[in-house]
Amino acid sequence: MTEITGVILAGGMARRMGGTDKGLIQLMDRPMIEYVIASLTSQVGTILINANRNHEQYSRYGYPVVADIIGDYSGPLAGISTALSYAKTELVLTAPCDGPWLPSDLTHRLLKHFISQNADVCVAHDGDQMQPVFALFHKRVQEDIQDYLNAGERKLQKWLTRVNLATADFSDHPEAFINVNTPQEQQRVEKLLRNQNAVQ
Ligand SMILES: Nc1nc2c(ncn2[C@@H]2O[C@H](COP(=O)(O)OP(=O)(O)O)[C@@H](O)[C@H]2O)c(=O)[nH]1
Ligand SMILES: [Mg+2]
Repeated sequence: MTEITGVILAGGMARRMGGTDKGLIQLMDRPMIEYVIASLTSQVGTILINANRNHEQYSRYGYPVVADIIGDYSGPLAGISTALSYAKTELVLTAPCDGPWLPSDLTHRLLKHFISQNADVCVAHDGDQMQPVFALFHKRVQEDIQDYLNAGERKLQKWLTRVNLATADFSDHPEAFINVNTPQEQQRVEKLLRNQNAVQ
């Protein structure tokens, strides 16, 4: 796991959130990205934050903050490509900044299937569908992502059909992929976190 760079994707426009930078939105008085950092620190050797705004605020966590090297908000693939080009490790784990219940065994499970299937990419699967921003990527796919983006393509799910893809089952973690895209979801997630804290 020390050979893996974890990138937190915080580079979106957050249109559904009225444009407020999602990683910095408060959840129970903590910026949302802090939940992701707290979970990733024990799962990867080093962390990168991928953000296109508010670099000063993101840099206070002590990790490098990198802006997309391509496009003008071209979607998560631009962030993944950026992370793959900056990372000094062969493997890069991605997690979005808006998912506070990142599984504590995310890296472990993705890596297991990545290795056993000799994959280029391993994506988390929630039992119903793939969750492609929770994934492990080999650095060797960076050039192909770059070609794909340069051709004007944007869709991550469609790009995944170009590689040797493995999936890892997380259907036993129903909360793992809850993410906050709207103010309504922010309220709902805060409520869930409050209840969780009350139980603990
Ligand atoms: N680097 C980068 N990341 C992006 C961009 N657009 C979205 N993301 C990130 O990709 C992740 C998924 O985006 P989100 O809008 O939450 O989509 P959804 O939850 O799949 O509907 C989030 O972590 C975003 O910050 C972009 O243009 N550049
Ligand atoms: Mg989201």
